[in-house]
Amino acid sequence: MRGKDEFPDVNPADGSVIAQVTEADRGLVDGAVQAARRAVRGEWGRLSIPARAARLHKVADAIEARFDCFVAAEVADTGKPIALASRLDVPRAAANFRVFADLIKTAGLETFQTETPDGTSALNYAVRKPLGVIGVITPWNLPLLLLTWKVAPALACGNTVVVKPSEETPATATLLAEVMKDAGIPNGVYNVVHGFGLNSAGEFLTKHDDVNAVTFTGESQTGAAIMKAVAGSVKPVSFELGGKNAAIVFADCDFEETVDGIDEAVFLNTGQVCLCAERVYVERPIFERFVEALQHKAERLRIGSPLEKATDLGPLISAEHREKVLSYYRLAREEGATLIAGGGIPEFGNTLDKGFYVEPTIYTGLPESARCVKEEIFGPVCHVAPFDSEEEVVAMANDTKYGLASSIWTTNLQRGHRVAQQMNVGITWVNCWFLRDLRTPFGGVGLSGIGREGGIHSLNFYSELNNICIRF
Ligand code: NAD
Ligand code: 6OD
Repeated sequence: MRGKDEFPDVNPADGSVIAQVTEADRGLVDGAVQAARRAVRGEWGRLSIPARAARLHKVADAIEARFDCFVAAEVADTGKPIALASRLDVPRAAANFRVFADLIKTAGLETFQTETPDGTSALNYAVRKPLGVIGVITPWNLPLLLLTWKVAPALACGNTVVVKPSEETPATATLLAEVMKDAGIPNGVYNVVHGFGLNSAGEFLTKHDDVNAVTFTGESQTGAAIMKAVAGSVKPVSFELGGKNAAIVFADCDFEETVDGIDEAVFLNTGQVCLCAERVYVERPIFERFVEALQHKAERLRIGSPLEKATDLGPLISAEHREKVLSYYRLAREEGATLIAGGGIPEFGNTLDKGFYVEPTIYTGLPESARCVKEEIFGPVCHVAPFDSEEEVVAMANDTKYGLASSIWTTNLQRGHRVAQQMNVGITWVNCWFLRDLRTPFGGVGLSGIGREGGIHSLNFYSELNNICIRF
């Protein structure tokens, strides 16, 4: 339900309203952008790189000092298990600041000595400058992790930011503003506006003339809308979008480790990770044994209260998103799938029945052309299909408009390299999944995104390079 200028923040585990949030109108967004503009011209813009890096380490320290608050806020907003928020989301937020604080101090730029035809020389070197005010728009699945993944390098490069977190998960971005203050980040460097996309804070921000660049994580079709919005003012964009990721399991894999790995790749965060594997291809000699083992894993996942330390699976983010996921469960049946596990809504007999839970679900038997095999569902669900040859599985895995991530499971490393290099994606894992080194390029091809972030790639997106050529 949407009020005039407030909207409710709902706990997906039981449907309760945990806060009312002010929706930023055009004036409030403009105020935030102007504050960011003043700050980039002020003390922040004049800080030396080591001083800026030291402040970012202080932000990481302050996140760690309020670790439990961040975990509680993230769990209440998303319904994700407390164990997951404590192990992944909040530690990664601090790590994002530390990694980019260190990287900006050591990142080099190219230098060339140029010989000219008249026998003189020129020295070319580039300097890094901030872009200015960055609009940061983020989704609800890993709210703090994905927001800080963009804010940390943007600030490291000397920019200021206006962030618009998802309307579903406003809490941790707001808490981060308090932390910024504690860490001595000047006013106006980090600004938060809340609201929706179209005709709301998201659109006001992307269309704002005084925003120099937009970095966005979310659905591919939202990326398309933002591209149109920024076209008039030719703003640079970085897009991390949806995926329909393949996992390829060869018969020579380490069977138990692979079942564990695929279990995580399909069901982590209730399948609400852009990198999750919704298409699993298994070499025919182990297909039936593998499906049975994955079924056992899915049926043993503990679905329940996010506040219980033992819970593996929380709810989906919202009633609307649950309806979307359930519509794919119905579609899979209509398309002729064989149901191996799940397919419905769990019953608890308590307040969790008001939450937005679905069962972890596995299908087999669909043709590759089925919509359930082609479209991103973004829930705890996968389709498992057999394959007979490397060539066949590479073609199946690449037969998608998306191209974010893939994983390959084999004990033959030569094969691992060979197949990995044929994947038409931005990230391929071999015998692992979501194992992250923040210095590596991260992004997707096709509908999965534009550009790469991570390490030097983030620094290059969040800065302008000025090449200086001196004749001597
Ligand atoms: P979404 O695109 O619906 O929303 C993301 C953000 O964009 C929200 O803050 C929303 O308010 C805002 N928004 C929506 N319309 C807008 C508009 N017209 N102008 C400006 N802002 C607008 O995505 P979601 O449902 O929050 O997240 C799930 C999607 O995100 C999935 O498709 C998932 O694959 C993708 N995702 C991708 C990555 C990645 O790294 N590639 C990471 C996480 C999530
Ligand atoms: O680990 C990351 O840096 C990252 N951007 C993860 C994205 C996950 C998508 O849901």
